[in-house]
Amino acid sequence: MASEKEAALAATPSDSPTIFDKIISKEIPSTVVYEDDKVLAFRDITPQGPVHILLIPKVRDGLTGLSKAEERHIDVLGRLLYTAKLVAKQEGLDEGFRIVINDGPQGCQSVYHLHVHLIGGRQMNWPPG
Ligand code: DGP
Repeated sequence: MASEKEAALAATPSDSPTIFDKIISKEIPSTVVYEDDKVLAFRDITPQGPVHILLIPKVRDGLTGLSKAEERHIDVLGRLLYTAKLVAKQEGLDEGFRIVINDGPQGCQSVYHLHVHLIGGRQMNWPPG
């Protein structure tokens, strides 16, 4: 299986539908930990910690990545971060956690539907790789 970096370098930044559309429509199964009308949160298939959850907007609306954000996305961006905090609490990450948004090839983004990584359950290091 390709590493995350290889997957990111192989991915073409585009507006095409992504695997996350099929996760939203439940065509592809995932372990959903939170859902409301705007946000879906599910466990990452290649977890980088005991807890690794992806939070995505249910409607992409041009938000392929954070670098494509416009003023109309401010509400959903805030909602994603606030939901990450709720899910962190739900997952018992009381000692802390990390939020990551990868953007573009150099940022190691492999899926072009904006997503927030919530990673926790272990001691993190800094700087990230
Ligand atoms: P990024 O590299 O930031 O674009 O993160 C994409 C993440 O998506 C990566 O950590 C693996 C995850 N992922 C990719 N395909 C699937 C899938 O089919 N199911 C789940 N649950 N996660 C996936």
